[in-house]
Parts: sequence; structure tokens; C-alpha cells
Amino acid sequence: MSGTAPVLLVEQRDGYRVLTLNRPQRLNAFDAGLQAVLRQALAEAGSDPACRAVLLAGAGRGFCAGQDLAEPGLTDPDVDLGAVLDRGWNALVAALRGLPKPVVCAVQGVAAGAGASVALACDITLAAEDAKFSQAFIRIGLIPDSGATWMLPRLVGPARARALAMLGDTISGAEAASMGMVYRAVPAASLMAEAESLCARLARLPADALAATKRVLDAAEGNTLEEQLALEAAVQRDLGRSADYAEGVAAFQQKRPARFEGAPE
Ligand code: T3D
Repeated sequence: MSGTAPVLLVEQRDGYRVLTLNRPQRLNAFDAGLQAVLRQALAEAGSDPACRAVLLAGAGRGFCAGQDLAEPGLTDPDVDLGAVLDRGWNALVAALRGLPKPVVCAVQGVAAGAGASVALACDITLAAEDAKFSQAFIRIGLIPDSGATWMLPRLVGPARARALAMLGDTISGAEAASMGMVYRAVPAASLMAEAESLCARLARLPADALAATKRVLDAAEGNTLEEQLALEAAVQRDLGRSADYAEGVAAFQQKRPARFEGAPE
């Protein structure tokens, strides 16, 4: 493995933080250690006002190959895989969705199994055109997990979700973008620059409105239209009293760029 190299690289940039999975010899497959370190890094990013967006990426030739299948004991009949999921992947997906800041994901190379689920759980996912997405679970006798059965049909529709889940076919980043699984596919050589530029943009946008956008969009998945209209009105009532709203409107009227609270210079 990577000796004493940290399994997660953390770099603070101007207004955002880059978290890079760093187990390239295993295509950044997650063991329990990486799960814990990434969750801790997300919690720290969430509470640090200097961090207004997170970029999740993978070191080496792949984004993430899902569960580390070399982790001892996984197929031991005494091991409760449901509990393993709850402690690890499910907690990670909840941390990503619950983070009150946008998470951008940059996928190069492989995003397989729960590695693909993590990419889909992020707010804005960019993929290299030649990235490889795979619901690899079926090949080892499992169902798609870590939220894949919830996210995939919502993103690509039930017909494609069923085929991808049942066949475990590998699709490219370009195909993933064309079916709505990810936001955009870009040439591999410009993936990180594009993802960093998105994070820099997000860092300059109004943080409370971004957090609310994320929360309200997630709530929509379980709400009726009436409930959602009421939620939008309640959230807009609060945001309408914010300094960022006053600044946004003033900047529009004065034909100048807005300068939102806490945004980097
Ligand atoms: O079990 C639970 O806790 C429940 C949760 C499940 C969640 C899941 O994610 S289940 C799905 C787990 N992931 C997979 O099944 C994918 C396994 N990997 C592959 O099928 C292939 O590696 C890929 C198709 C992703 C990529 O193939 P390729 O040819 O580009 O690379 P490779 O040669 O197979 O892999 C490179 C190295 O990474 C290799 O190590 P080596 O031989 O050079 O020492 C390979 O063993 C290692 N690696 C790749 N994926 C994993 C892995 N090591 C551990 N775990 C992996 N998932």
C-alpha cells in the first residue's frame, strides 16, 4: 500500500477545500480507515467558515473502486454486511448530502460500486469523458448500495437504472453525462481545472442560499407540491431578510458584481 502516505489529502484553497482519496494502488477503494478519515474531513469542512465548497477527487488513475474487497473478514458469514454499510458507506453518503456546503466531485477513470454511489451523492459531479462508471455490485453477488438504488433511477430514469444495476455494464463519462447521471463530461486533461473553477465560483456565491438550495432540493424528493411550495416560501422568507439578498439586489441595481458575506476577495 502507500506506506505512511495519508489515505486522504486535504488542501485548503481560496474559499474551498480539496479532499483527494489517496489509495491509488487499490483504485482508491475504501476501507474502514478511509471511511472514518473522510467523514471527519467533511465534518471539519462543514464547520470551517473559510471553506465554502468541497471538491472530492481521487489520486491516480481512478476515482474510486468502491468497497476495499481485500479488507479482512468481509465474506465471513458472521459479519453483518448491513451493519458494515450503516457504519461506513451509509454514514458517508449522509454526511455528503447533509453537508451545508456544495460538494463538487471530479471523476477520472473508474467509479465502481459504492465509488459510483459516492460520485452520484455529490451536488455537482464532473466526469472525464473517458471515465468508467459501473454498478459493479452484481458481479460480486450484491445489489447496488450506498444510495445507488435511490439516486440512479432519479438521475437516469427507471429503465436505464434497472439495466445498469442488473447488467453492471461500464459506461463512459460522456455517456453518463448524456443520460443525466452527472452534470458534465469534460476532456480528462481539463477535469481538475474545471472542477476547481466550479468550486471557486461556488465559494463566491451566497453560502446560506447554497445551503438552503441543497436542503430544499433534497426535501423535494419526499414532499408533495403543496409541501414544497410552503417550504420554498418559508426558506425565502428567511433569505429575504439576509444581508446577501440585500447585497445581491443592490449589486444588480448598481450594475456591479455582488460581494457576498464571507466570500473570498
Ligand atoms: O462489502 C461491503 O462492505 C458492502 C459494500 C459494498 C460496496 C461496494 O462498493 S461493492 C463493489 C466493490 N467494487 C468492485 O466490485 C470493483 C472491483 N474492481 C474491479 O472490478 C476492477 O478493479 C475495476 C473494473 C474497477 C478496474 O479494473 P482495472 O483492470 O482497471 O484495474 P485492476 O487491475 O482490476 O485494479 C488495479 C488494482 O486495484 C488491483 O491491485 P493489484 O492486482 O495491482 O495489486 C486491484 O486488485 C485493486 N483493486 C481494484 N478494485 C479494488 C481493488 N482492491 C480492493 N478492492 C477493490 N474494490
